[in-house]
Amino acid sequence: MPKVESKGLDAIVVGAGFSGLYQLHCLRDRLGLSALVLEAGAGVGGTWYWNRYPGARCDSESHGYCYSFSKELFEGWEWSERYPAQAEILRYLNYVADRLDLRRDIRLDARVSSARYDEPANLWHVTTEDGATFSARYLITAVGCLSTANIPEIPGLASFAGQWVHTGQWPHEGVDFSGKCVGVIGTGSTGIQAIPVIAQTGEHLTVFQRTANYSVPAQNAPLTPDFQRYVRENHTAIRDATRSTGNGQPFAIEDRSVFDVTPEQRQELYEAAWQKGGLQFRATFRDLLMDRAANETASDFIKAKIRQIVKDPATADNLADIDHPYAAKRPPIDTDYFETFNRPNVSLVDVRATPIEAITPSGLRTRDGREYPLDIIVFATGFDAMTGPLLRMNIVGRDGLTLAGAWRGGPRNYLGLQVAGFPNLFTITGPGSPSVLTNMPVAIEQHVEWITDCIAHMRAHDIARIEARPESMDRWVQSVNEAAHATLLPHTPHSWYLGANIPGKPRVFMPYAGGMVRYRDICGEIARKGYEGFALSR
Ligand code: NA7
Repeated sequence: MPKVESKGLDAIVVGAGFSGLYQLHCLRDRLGLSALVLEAGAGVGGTWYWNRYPGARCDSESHGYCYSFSKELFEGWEWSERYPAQAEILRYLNYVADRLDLRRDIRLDARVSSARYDEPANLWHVTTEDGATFSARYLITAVGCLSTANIPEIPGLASFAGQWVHTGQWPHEGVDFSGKCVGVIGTGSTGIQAIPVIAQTGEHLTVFQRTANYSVPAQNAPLTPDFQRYVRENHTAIRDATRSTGNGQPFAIEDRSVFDVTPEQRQELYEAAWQKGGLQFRATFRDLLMDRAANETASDFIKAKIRQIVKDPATADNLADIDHPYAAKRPPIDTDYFETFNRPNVSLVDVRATPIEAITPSGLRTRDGREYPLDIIVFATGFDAMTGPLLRMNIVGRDGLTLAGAWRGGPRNYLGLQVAGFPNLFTITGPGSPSVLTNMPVAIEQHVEWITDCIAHMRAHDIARIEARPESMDRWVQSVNEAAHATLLPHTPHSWYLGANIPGKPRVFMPYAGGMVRYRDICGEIARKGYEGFALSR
């Protein structure tokens, strides 16, 4: 077992996805610190390294789904499609790692298994699964929000004679579906992307749906040379646009209520948004996520579309039997999702009505006793979101306080960035920050820059420790709750935003729903006031 003792580092960053790469660049190249990234994967890319399932694609448009901090970096890359596919994003992140010469400070195949704060030395000691240890003043988690796979505990999985895979741990050699009976469990954003592609090669595909879901066509297409030129020439305008919207997207939410227009006009606006495609559908009216009656107009429109597209009435009923407001769960976008159910080789099973009882050596059995013979099971069952990747690192702070103990009742922190009892630990896009409710690179850049400025401030003022004060956490948790409850977001019983997809996980609405613009202002103001609400010590 390799045993590397690395002392004298200023900072350890965990994860080499969008967050970790930029954090390394800022610490090393802007502040001149010695920093090391520990990455569990065998390559950089984070989410885009692991999620290689068929159809994996970003739901944010490519020109907004990239770093904006460097004009040169931005102009040196050209996206090929409206929504970049996994392989293209992974190439992009490798391009960034090379352009910024980051690889020499990234240790791959290094999954962090524990991190412990040593108060007398004011150091974090970090151990990886291979037994290597590293110590540094600052520990920064860049582990992503959706990186701990949720594989449901269904009895009998170990007995399954075929192949099973989770979309977030997709084999690098790929999965050959040809001639195979495939079952996909899950109809979240991932299942909705994967199902149409798997259906094209699998002999037969059975979709096991527990909660019917909305989806809007992505209307993906190659980018035209004109649009590519526009992007190349408008770095600043695009960056400013993503920084001016609540969700970090390069499009604004229309400033009109559903009830400002007639039902006929509304129908036309929804139809135009459907044809335009993508997450912009949500931007048609400002009150879709605020008012249930307003939301129902969008929900009804999409349900009617499902019934128009899907030819078999029973299947259409199942797909359109959606029990939550539109976009109260993360709204998927798709390419031919509902159309796929018109294929002769695709069938839908409602596992809310007849839950999965067991996996058998030859397939899957539902509670009504029906057996579904399967060669391959695809778990598109999501993630232990936001807290999962942090808790599995076994983080121990001051006086033996564990993060798992501190968060027994759900995540509590200040600004989504720091937890009392864990000095000099920063969590990029942690729970309590806008993160998953935004276009992620925008939230990531804001956090990385805030953390970098904070560390620069500490060094300039000879400050050895920064730690959230408990009373600041209380206030922030209250703000997070208030922001969520001003929307329809908490009004769905089975959302991963609430931790409801993981048995036993506390039901707490995790991301900050007050919008990126407001959040950026709050963080900036706190920093300007000398890091108000944090305890700083020499
Ligand atoms: P999601 O959105 O959590 O979707 C997971 C799906 O798997 C969802 O339909 C779940 O049904 C279903 N699921 C989970 N466990 C089970 C069991 N035990 N039985 C049947 N069905 C189950 O994950 P995704 O990977 O699609 O998307 C995650 C995010 O990645 C996405 O929002 C984007 O931000 C990118 P449920 O709804 O819980 O009833």
